[in-house]
Amino acid sequence: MSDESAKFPLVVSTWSFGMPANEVAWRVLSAGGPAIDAVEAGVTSCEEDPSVDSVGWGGLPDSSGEVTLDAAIMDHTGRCGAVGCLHRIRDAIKVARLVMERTPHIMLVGENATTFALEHGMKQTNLLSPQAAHRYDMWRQHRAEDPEVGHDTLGMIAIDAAGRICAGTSTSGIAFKHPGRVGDSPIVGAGLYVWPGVGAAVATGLGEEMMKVCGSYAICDGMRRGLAPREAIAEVLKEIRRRHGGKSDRDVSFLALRLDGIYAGLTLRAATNFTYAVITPSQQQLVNAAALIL
Ligand code: SD4
Repeated sequence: MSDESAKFPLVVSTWSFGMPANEVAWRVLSAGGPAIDAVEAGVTSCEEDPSVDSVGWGGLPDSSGEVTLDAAIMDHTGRCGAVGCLHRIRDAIKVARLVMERTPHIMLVGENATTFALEHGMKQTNLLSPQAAHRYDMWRQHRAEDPEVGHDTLGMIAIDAAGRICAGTSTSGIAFKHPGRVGDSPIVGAGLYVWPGVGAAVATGLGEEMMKVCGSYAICDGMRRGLAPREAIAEVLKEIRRRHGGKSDRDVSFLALRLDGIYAGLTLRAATNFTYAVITPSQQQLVNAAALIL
């Protein structure tokens, strides 16, 4: 899919579950709300949907059977907040925003992040849905040695009517991951980045790959240097491929949006079947992203 122009407001999100999440974000934007509120609302709606097995309530657990969440948010000024390996709180993106707004820090992790969330009035709850518990039992029975690789982070970028951009990510991470593992999604520069005055990028796929190349930062830097979003993503995907001896054998996908409304989604390999959702004043669609190599 090539770059496209669009009018504001505008929301792009990863995967098909980005469609309903975009609609929720859109309601905030069309009422004149700021991009940060739109991203928080859109991502929260996905976190609260138990049918999504890679975000929030209903996400697949780690190898010990516990669901832990990673999330981050970054606004048009470069302010950011994140939470890693969050336990027993569904709305990870809200906790990330609280970290941004109520602390001098950027990231809180683990039980201390849960304590912080509870102190700020959030509710403690079970994150393991019956469906996810069943999938975990099946995984254990089959004695899987390797973590099943998921590739379904919700990454959302919104531009509001005033031209302010915001990016957010939320995921339960790789299914059946090692307990304590934190992926790229809450890592500013890897899972998401906003370059003030330029644009934003978000990632989905095997987080270890995004972290090694600071993928979202690198894409924003490419756009800052004048590359189109698609070219900027391609540059990073080519570097990941180069580091793997020219092989495109893993799930790595990015979505980027420039402040002028030009956006692109691109994936390393076609087998990932990466899709992204777009909503503008004139269109609402799910786009099949192109692959770097077909
Ligand atoms: C991670 N990028 O934790 C995420 C994975 C993902 O399953 O996209 N979701 O590495």
